[in-house]
Amino acid sequence: MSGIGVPVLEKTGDVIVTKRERAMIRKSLLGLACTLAVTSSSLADTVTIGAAKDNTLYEHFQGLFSNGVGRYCFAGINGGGEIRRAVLQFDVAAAVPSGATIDSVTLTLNMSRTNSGDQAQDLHRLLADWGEAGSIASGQEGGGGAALNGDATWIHGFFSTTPWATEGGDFDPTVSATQVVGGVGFYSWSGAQLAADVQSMLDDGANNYGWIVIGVESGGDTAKRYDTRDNLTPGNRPALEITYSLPCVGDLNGDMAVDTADLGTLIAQFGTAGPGADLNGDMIVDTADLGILIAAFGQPCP
Ligand SMILES: [Ca+2]
Ligand SMILES: [Ca+2]
Ligand SMILES: [Ca+2]
Repeated sequence: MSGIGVPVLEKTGDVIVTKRERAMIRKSLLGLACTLAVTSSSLADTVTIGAAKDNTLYEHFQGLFSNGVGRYCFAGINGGGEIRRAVLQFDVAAAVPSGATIDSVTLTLNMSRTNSGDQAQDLHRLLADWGEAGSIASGQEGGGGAALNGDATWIHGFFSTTPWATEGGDFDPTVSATQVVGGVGFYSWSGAQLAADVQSMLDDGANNYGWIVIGVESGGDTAKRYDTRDNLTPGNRPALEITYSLPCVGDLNGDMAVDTADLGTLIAQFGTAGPGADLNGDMIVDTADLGILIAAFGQPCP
């Protein structure tokens, strides 16, 4: 079949446009972008992610107890005078685009059992890696289960071959966030240091070992029990809410400015899956992405 007299079509994803139409779109969009008053160059978003792993360090001189796949984790001192510390980690880099600025974070845990009243419970960043293997405690889980290879224990990051440098876990002495925990219910930790932690977890994912939860470790019977990521009620599992911004969204060619060059790239990818110009991540370059780019148009990157 001859192509004479038939408009030249380009199939781009599910959208078919003629070259002439594309040129018209380009012309009109360029004019629109150049006349728009620009008010903002940032895009904020919020994601909530579950824990990638969690466990409990049960105080024991040989480190024989753990609870890798248990329903609960613990922090504080139990009725027998033994310390428990919860450890949990979130894969921040898998959920937040690299280069993002972390604006605020909130860690929420469901406290499901306690014998004590109001107790401060502190988060600290862990400084060494640790494991969650198949150990599981029985009953209310306060006693821990037999540690299996790869489990975190009081003595080990990974039972039975890799000890912590310090018994009870290697953590930053700086308190990342604190919360007074009383009766059963949901509790949240947030603040500037916690946000800084998450920024670091994003920027340096290889050193993201999560947090340790440390209760009052003087006196007795201060422990709090929290639901883990293996809890049977999904809504009670640990959740980390992260609000972030992308300060230079729309800079498709990496020259630290959002301008006509970037607009041209977006238009060239219009109707396709991108990926470069798919600014909102919905697998199609369309007017939504154009709106994002136009909102950032003309702004230098910080
Ligand atoms: Ca776990
Ligand atoms: Ca650019
Ligand atoms: Ca899109």
